[in-house]
This record gives sequence, structure tokens and C-alpha cells, in this order.
Amino acid sequence: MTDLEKHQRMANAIRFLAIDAVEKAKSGHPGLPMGAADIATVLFTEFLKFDPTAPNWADRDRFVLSAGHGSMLLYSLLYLLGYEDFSLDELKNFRQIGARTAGHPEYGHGAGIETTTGPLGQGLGNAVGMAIAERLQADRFGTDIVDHFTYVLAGDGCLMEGISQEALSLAGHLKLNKLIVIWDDNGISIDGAISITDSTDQIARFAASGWNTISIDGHDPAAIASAIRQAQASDSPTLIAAKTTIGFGSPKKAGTNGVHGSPLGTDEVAATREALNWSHEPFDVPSDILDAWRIAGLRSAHAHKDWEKRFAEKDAETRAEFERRNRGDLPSGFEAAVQDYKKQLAEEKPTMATRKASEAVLNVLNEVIPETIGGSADLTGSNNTKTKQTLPVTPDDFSGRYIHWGIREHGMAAAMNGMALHGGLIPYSGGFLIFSDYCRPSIRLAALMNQRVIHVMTHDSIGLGEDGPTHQPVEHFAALRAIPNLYFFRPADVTETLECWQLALEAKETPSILALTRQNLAAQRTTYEEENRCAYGAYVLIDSEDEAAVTIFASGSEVEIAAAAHAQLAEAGITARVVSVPCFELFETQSDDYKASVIGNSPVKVAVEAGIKMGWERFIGTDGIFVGMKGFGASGPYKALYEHFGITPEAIVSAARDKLSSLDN
Ligand SMILES: Cc1ncc(C[n+]2csc(CCOP(=O)(O)OP(=O)(O)O)c2C)c(N)n1
Repeated sequence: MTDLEKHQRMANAIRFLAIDAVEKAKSGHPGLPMGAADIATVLFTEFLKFDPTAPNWADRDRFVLSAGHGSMLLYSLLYLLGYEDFSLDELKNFRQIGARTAGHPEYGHGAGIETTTGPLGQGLGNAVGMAIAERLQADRFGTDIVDHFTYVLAGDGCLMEGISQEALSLAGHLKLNKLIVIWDDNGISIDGAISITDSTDQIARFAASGWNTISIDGHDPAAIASAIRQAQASDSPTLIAAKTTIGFGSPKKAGTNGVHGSPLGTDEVAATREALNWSHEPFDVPSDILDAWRIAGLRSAHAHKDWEKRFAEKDAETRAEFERRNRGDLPSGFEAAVQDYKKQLAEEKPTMATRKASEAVLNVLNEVIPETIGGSADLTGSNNTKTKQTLPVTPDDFSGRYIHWGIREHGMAAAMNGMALHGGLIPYSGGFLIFSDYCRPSIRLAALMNQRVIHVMTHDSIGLGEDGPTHQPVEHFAALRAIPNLYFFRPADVTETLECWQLALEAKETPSILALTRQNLAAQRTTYEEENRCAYGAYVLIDSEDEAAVTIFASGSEVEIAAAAHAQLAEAGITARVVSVPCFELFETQSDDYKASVIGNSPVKVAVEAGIKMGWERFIGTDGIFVGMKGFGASGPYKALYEHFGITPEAIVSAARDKLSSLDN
């Protein structure tokens, strides 16, 4: 067998595993694995640095299948290369409940999957973050132990999505030369030829953002190898535009949208076997080809051993620190720093906007957690995310800890997921809460992937004032609370801000959003308590000695309003209590007894929040009073806006009194 024949048979093994798995599942996408099999074979057998026996080796190259619908390409590779989690049975169970081989690659389902992909373009965004993380870690720990490439296989869809522009322009700007994107340029998507929807010169687009670009025939192994070699030597990120035929090998369907996302069908499978000279039964890979793949799986074993040796030569402190950060554990000084600062705040009782409070907290915590990487989407002065410890990261200097993401919220959130997935870093961002809509798809994926990324989102309500309704979140609290496994925090004062930061940093498997105010807020928590009260999600901030007639639930800036209403009710001889609700998601994890005790039995329950009502029924029931927003905000000074929309202590008191007297009658 010539080298070329061997290559073709190895690539055909991928093709037929994908064809057969899709056929068995009666659903899936055979076209991409069939078209990209040559690229994958060259990349994984000649270039990619990985060790199937240690899939999480910190210095492995990362491979991101951004075109996640082609998942069988990845699963086939992982099986062929000998990854334990991807047995033949897993492939036979493609797309079935409980299988590691979900419809799209799901991070955490099996070692070897670097990120969850499927929403097109996200993988490319993640890969930019992984490549940033590599540069940051190399700067901190040395290129002798951090020196790897990030490879992406992207389709036309990934490049057509808007996120691709944010991702590629950032990568070009930061000169992420160890990022190599291979574009599966097959000219086909679901509706037909790409030409019916797009006429972009992709090469020119990447080149315009400072990328090295190479065009090749994606079925020519020598050309693929030579392009990857060139890319590895480049001083800028590389796009390899690889012309391929979707569904390569299928006599009737190759080159058409008919092979993108449906099984080939019995007759066409048989015809493809014939055409590619593959006479083996479904899922049967002949032993010489499987052996060749398994040998390829061992290719980096030496590199891994050598790496272990170099790592062992590092001093004990460096080794321990590298391992701690990669495990995601916080440093030992963290808890003490939180408590010391909490004591100080209880003494000082400062009035400040929670965005300023967050800055003050970060000044303390960034000192003790060297792995935090801050940033902002061009709103540094508004988000207050930059502290004295965080110097900017620049294209030529990755020793910094602050990323000026530019006006690229979506790209930022996707890259932060990639940084978290890479390991060793805790990324936090800055942006306006209103633009959570611009990064929501990536935030959802962070939640799905159990990644600790932290988004500081300021200007969290009508309280931002004059910028008006385009900038005032109204439905966003509800929309973000709706995402499972996402902590949406809305702290009420500086102490709650500290506690929410603590919770966000400690949540190794949950992303967080801190919704913070532009306007000043008085301290609500005025005595030192070691316990993190925000950890309960909701807690009684102001209790009553007697049975309370009124309970007021509030979050963030409206806690102050609730407290003022409480004082007015007390003056009128009405017993009331105030519950602060910094995080719905955490409240739901408490015991039933605790939840019942916080909700209580007051005949009148009021919720106050400068957003829509959705979700507050959980606290006030269907007949409770809601003081908040019913539609979009308005432009004006913030105090006038609160009056205008009737979110005031007086409105709370009046509604509560009306309700009490209606109950008396
Ligand atoms: C954000 C997003 N929009 C839409 C889809 C649905 N979708 C899946 S694959 C695909 C077409 C992708 O075309 P291409 O990248 O060329 O893949 P190929 O046809 O080559 O497999 C679409 C629209 C998706 N997965 N993600």
C-alpha cells in the first residue's frame, strides 16, 4: 500500500464510521465528516499533539470542531485514536439518550471533547479564547511547559455568523499566531449552494484583519500538510481555506445539500462503499487501518513524557501553583481576604454604586487571586473592572491581566468560555447589562458547559438615567434568570457585592453575572457577619418581632427602596419585614423549610424590582403586589424616572395599605 493509499483508507475509516452511525441513528450529518476526513486525517496523524491516555494533559494542542453538526468526525477520530471514552459501542449509540456521542459535541460527555459546539461560530470564538489563554499561561509559566496550538475546523456557517467577525478581528489584532483555522470550504449549506446567500471573499476578509491565509485542495494530503506546516511557522493567525466536496465519495449526493444533514439511505451507502472501495461491514474498521490509527494515537507519547520531565524540573512552588490553577482551586489567602474586607465594610458602611463596590472588591481579590483576567467591551471606565493589579494585555505582551475586548460583546463572551475551558484562568468581563443580549448565546453555553466565567454587567436598570430605554434593562433580569445553571446576582450594597463576588469565584461549575448599578446605594448590611448571606439566594434582611403583616421582597437597588418603605410602614404601626433576593437560582437550591421561612406568611406580599414582574410570583404568589416596570423605560434623571414609573417607598406603602384594608373588609 502506498502512503497515499494508506492515507485514503484511514480517511475512509472516518467516512464510514460517520456514514454508518448516522444511518443507524436515522439522523445526523454525514456530509461534513465525509468531506473533511482528509484534513482530519493529516492533522491528527501528523501534527496534533495529544495523548489519548491523558486527554487532559495541560499542554495538549486544542482541536475545536466549530462546525459541531459534523460531530461524527470528532467521535470517529476519538475512537480510532484510542480515547477510552469513545468505544465502538458509543459510536453505535450516536444521538441516543445517555450516550457520550450526543447530536452535537457536548463538553463533559467524554474526555477529548474540548468544547460544546453546534451553534455555529461559537467554536471559533472559543478557540480565540483558548489561544489567548495559551499565550497568557506561556508568559506566566514559560514556553517549556506551555506551548501548544489551537486548531479549528470551521464551516461556511461558522464564517457567515456575525460572531466570526468579532473573533477573527480580535485574533488578528492580538497576533494569535498559534491559532490555525481550517475552513471546510465546500460551498454548500442547508438551503443549497453558498452562492445563493453569500459572495464574501473570505480570504480577503481574514487578510484584512491581519491573518496569514493559505488556499489548498482539502483532499490532497500533501497540500494539507504543507499548509499546516506553514501555518505553524506564521507570526500571525492562519486561515487555511481548504476546498472540499461535501459528502465526498457518495456518487449521487457528493457536492449537494442532500448529504449535509440526512442519512445517505441504504442504496447510496452501498454505492458509496463501492465507489470508495470499502467492502467492510458497518462499524468494522479493518485491523491494519485501526492499527495505523492507534499508532497515530501514540505519536505524542514521547512529547508528553518529555513535557513531564520538564515540568518535574520546575521548582515545587511553580508546580503546585500551575496545578492549583489548572484544577481551578482558589488560593489559600482568598477566604481571609474576603473576611477582612467584610469587617472593614461593616465599620465604614460606605454609600456607593455597586459598580464602584465591585471595583473596590476586585482591588482586594485581584491581589490574592493571580489567575483572574479582567476586561471590558470598551466600557472600562463605566464597568470599573480594571484594578491596579491588571495591566493591559497587548499583542506583544501577555504578562498583563486585562483585556480590552473592543466593542465585541459576543466575541468576548465566547472567548471567555474558551479561556475557562483551556484552564488555569478565571476570566471576568465588563459590559452594560442591556448588552447581555449581545452575548447571551455564549453565556448560555457557559452554563451548559459548567464553566466559571464571570460577567460584570453594570447600568442595570432605569437607574442608569439619561441614556434612556435603549440602554435600560427591563426584561433582562427575567431572561437571565431563565437560563439554567447561571447565577444572576443583583447585589443591594457593597457587602452584598463582596458576597456575590465570593460566590461567583467559588462556583467552579457555574457562570455568573453581577448586575450592578450606576447610581449610589446606601449600605444595607451594617454589622459584620462571617456567613455569606447571599449564598441563600434570598434572606431576611429586616425581620419583625411580631408576625409581619407585610413582607417586601426586593433585589439590588430596590432593596434600599424596600427598606425605606419598611420604615414608613413601621411609623404607621404596620409590622413588616424585608427580604433581599440577590440570586433566584441559589434560592431554589435551599431546603423547603428554609424557602418557606423566607417567603413567610404575611397576608400582604410585595415585590419591588425595576424590571418586569415575570418570576416574582415565586415569592409573592399570584395575588401579590408587584412594584416595578410594565414596559420600556425612558430618558431622564434617575430619581425622576423612579418617581415616573412609581417605584418608590410611597407606592409600596400605599399599595400595601390598600391591600391590607381590602383584606380587613
Ligand atoms: C447559529 C446557528 N444557526 C443555524 C444553525 C443550523 N445549521 C446547522 S448546520 C447549518 C448549515 C451550515 O453550513 P456549513 O457550515 O457549510 O456546513 P456543511 O453544509 O458544510 O456541513 C445550519 C444553518 C446552527 N447550528 N447554528
